[in-house]
Amino acid sequence: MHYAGPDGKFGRTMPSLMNMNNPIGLDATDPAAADDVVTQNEIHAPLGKPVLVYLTSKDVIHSFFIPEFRMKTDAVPGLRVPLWFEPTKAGQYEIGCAQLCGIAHYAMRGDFFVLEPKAYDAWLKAQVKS
Ligand SMILES: [Cu+2]
Repeated sequence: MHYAGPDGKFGRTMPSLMNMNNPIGLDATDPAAADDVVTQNEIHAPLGKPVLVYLTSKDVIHSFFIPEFRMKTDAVPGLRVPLWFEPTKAGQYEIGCAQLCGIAHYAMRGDFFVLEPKAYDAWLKAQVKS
């Protein structure tokens, strides 16, 4: 998961930079990347604000599924699929992969945290590397 950080600008990413320590291939030489936040297997979002997620995949087709939101969209290699929604209730919701995608499919899950706006701001501030 890639957040733009306080500047609102996403840093450049490149597949050639992807590794275990840089799962999205964030280019550290891009000034816009300096305040970006990267998380794995969890998304945090503020309550009452629209969320725009861009889905993609670096290997096979997966499917981003949040059952409580009645929302499921495929993540396809080579595509950048937009998914827009607005959480209306704070809480923690399970994210699952809804596409049988390989031997680790069973472990492909995460959590979607909908936080009160002040709690979200505090979380984001704590994530930004200074
Ligand atoms: Cu998957």
